[in-house]
Amino acid sequence: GFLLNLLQDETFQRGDATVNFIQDHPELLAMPDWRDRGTKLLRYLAEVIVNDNPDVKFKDPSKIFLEPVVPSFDPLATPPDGTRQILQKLGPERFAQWLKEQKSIQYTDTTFRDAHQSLLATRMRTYDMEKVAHSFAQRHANDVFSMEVWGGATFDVAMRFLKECPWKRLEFLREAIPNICFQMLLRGSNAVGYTAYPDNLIVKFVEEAAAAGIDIFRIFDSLNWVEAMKTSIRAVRERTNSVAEACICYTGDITDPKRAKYNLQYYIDLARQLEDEGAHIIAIKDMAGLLKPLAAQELIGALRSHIEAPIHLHTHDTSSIQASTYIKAIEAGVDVVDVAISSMSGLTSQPSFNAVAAMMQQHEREHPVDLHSLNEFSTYWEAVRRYYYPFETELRAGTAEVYEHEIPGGQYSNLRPQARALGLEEQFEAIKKNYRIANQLFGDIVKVTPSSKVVGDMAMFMTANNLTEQDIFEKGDKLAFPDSVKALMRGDLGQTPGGFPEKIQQLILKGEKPYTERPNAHLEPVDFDKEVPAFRQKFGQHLDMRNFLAYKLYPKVYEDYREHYETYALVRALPTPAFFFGLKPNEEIMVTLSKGKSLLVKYINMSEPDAQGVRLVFFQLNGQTRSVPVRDKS
Ligand code: 3PY
Ligand code: ZN
Repeated sequence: GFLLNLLQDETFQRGDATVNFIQDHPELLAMPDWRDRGTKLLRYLAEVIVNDNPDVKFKDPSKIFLEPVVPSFDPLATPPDGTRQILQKLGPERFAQWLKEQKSIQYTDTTFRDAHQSLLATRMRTYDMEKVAHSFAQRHANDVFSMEVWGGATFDVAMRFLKECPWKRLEFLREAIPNICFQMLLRGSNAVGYTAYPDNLIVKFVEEAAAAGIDIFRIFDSLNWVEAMKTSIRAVRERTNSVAEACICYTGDITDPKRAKYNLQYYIDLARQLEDEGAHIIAIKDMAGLLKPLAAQELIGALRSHIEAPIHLHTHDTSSIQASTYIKAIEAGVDVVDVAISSMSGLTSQPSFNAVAAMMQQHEREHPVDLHSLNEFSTYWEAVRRYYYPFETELRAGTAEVYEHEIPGGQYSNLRPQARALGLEEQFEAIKKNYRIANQLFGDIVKVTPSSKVVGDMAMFMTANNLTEQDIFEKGDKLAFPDSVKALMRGDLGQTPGGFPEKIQQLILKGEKPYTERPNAHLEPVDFDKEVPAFRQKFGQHLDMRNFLAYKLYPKVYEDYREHYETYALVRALPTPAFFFGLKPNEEIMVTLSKGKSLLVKYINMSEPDAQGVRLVFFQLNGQTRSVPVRDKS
């Protein structure tokens, strides 16, 4: 063990090791820790081999994986300068100005965030992103305006299911991609959670996210309530050198006179308010993919003449017609559109980067893109995507049903697992119908995390209890509605245009008084001076502010994640098939714990269970045979 450790150290390999080498590198003598990590990882693998990864609900042993091929690049070369250097040189105001002056259409690549959130229930592991990150930075520095790599559901899912640190993901990617602007999705006063947090926690979170590498904060509120976005916009403007991109979330249909609540004027007013609040860029966040081509033409055209800020368009291709929305938007003057590498695009994800780039060839606003190279990345992701088959959305083709149910792309891929968990998967059609009814009951609200989650909860509740709209009105006073539904009606997610329908609000709240101030106004500020030391006392003195923030946002999830880490160590170092499915007999993997510290792990076989149901799982770890006892839970 120790020798391998030493031999793999880079300095040692380069041959500049001196007599002082060991003295200068006491970490190499910290063997127990290193061996301990190996032992813990074996424990994890043994557990998954015997009892499966609890997050994998079905396993298909016939599935064949192809080795993903990273498009070739020079690992020693510095990536060319990109938008990040422009931002650093100009600062956010002038950067926005620069963006507006670009004639060619700009692209945001969402592959590392929204694409997998919307196709694979957010399960993409850092391992698979990090592997390809450097290559992408080298090859596409000039093709991409920004990459959305963080925020939304990824923060929570990283800890809850992938058992990895969301901050480390950002730090690793930043190191590998120093040249392209990084975006994150921030849910306004809900940060990366499902509920409002104290203002000073939001501010601290923004500061840390910027320090860790976020250049563009895409900020939205789940009810389009500007009040709830002010703290984050201000935090970005005043505490960082990053860009505040504020969203108008698009719902309804501005071309349909019957959907008058969210008409063109509504969006223009909203965009103007956000600009007044200091947004550097205005985003149209079409989270469900409802913005049809003609509506895009009208909306972008109108915004162009009413606001100064550049406009960034985000959509989901659930209907399969959103590339035509993009061409209309581009011709109406939109500045940036969101796309995903083709094998991670389409349906509930973003339109295909590769195909949109091809569509734009010869167009007067063409932004030259190396399409051949982009296709190589698509091949990489196609192979990687196969690992994630347990999390694939069932949707096989575009659907115009989305105009009826209006379920956001990012929620669609989670709704079915949620339904399954409640034993309601077979009633998925009814759930979609009830989703629409629930939205109408709540007064036709903007549906995006977390408000969409509440509509989803209500739809499940109605489906599980076989309730019609009429039942809600007739028996509502006797029904115990889900907590999230009560919270929405109380005002915990903020205010919706025109307020919630009073009758429904009363039925759900049952005498409890709703409020209309900001939910954050009711929350105690975090006492960092007191709470950080207490946190360290509990979880470890070495833990930094980023860990503390993860804990404050998701206390229980963080605690479980830490416990997992104490038991199994660095599972993020495992290749994805091993992480989800364990190993097959005689399968061998290389696990890199840190630069120059690698383990060679081979699974041999396992014994029959003993009288207590315990199996011995045999491995070779760097050539030495090891056995791990695991209780078989089957
Ligand atoms: C999120 O908040 O995670 C979203 O992707 C909303 O669209
Ligand atoms: Zn989205």
